[in-house]
Amino acid sequence: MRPELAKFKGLNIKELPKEDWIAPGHRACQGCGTVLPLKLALKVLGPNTIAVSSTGCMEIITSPFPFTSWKIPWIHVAFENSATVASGIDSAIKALKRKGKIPKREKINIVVFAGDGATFDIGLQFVSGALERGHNFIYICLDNEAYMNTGVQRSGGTPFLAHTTTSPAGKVIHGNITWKKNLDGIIAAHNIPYFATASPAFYMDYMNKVKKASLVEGPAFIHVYSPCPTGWGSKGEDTIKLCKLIVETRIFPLYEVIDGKYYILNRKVDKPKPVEEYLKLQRRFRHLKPEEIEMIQKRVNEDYERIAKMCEVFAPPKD
Ligand SMILES: Cc1ncc(C[n+]2csc(CCOP(=O)(O)OP(=O)(O)O)c2C)c(N)n1
Ligand code: SF4
Repeated sequence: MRPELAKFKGLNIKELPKEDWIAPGHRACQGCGTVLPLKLALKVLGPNTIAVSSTGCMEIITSPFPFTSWKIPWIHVAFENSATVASGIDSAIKALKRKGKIPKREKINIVVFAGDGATFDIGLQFVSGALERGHNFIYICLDNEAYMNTGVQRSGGTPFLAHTTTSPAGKVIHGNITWKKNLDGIIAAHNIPYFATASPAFYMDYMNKVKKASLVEGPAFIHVYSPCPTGWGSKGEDTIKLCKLIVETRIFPLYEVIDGKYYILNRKVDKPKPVEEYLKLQRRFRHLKPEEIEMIQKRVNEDYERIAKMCEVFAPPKD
């Protein structure tokens, strides 16, 4: 196990700063579950952080000219290349440290915030390149399961049968015809120091993961579930409920992968709630027939069992 992770005992909620580095008054929709993980991550990382955002809701709602909600250095770059820009920042910091212009021991976090469209689809090869080169940065994928700010088009992160504007549920098709891409498997296969999935309802689990991501030397990736009431047709007040249900139904297991070889299941779900409980809170699934819900349930069971097995077989050694 990595010593920096083995030594980490967890954050103390009382020691977390009261201050936020994303200002209130941003323009996210009511109940937006995408801005929440962004805000929580910055609470952990603090002001000595440089953020990189690709085009997506979180860029649109935080930076309508001439305003900004960012209280830290922030760079917005084209849709596909946030990981590349983060790599450049990492190289620049290393060069400045070599030249003595920044103290060698100064800890500067570099964090990317990018949507599922940017990550699962358009930016994937650039993410892969940056991970493979071993740059020291944190990549947080805010997964709201579609291309939201351009009008809810399907992405590689969209769940099976969800209604979107490019996979409309009607007579011809019953929503999105493909299963959600296994991005987690793709990222973990890069054998990076730290990979994790997270849900904002389990906020200490998520914040500890952000902290761990900042502790490791080299790339870290967090895939965080991010409900979008506007795109999903869910109620704003149900956002946290959805963040809990996604885990309690086993749809989105919470786990970590260290160096591509050790798997840790953070929350064992012994008595799962039926997926229907989760689906029925969202208009994007209202057209589903019982046999389709059954199909989704079967797939969720299989996927969860596969991850749980990996966590059993590839558990980290006990110290
Ligand atoms: C190369 C490229 N293709 C398409 C677009 C148009 N575009 C801008 S934002 C966006 C959707 C972003 O989706 P996602 O990354 O999931 O972020 P979200 O808006 O859901 O937060 C698209 C398609 C673009 N700017 N650049
Ligand atoms: S469209 Fe969705 S992701 Fe975008 S700001 Fe609104 S709720 Fe958040």
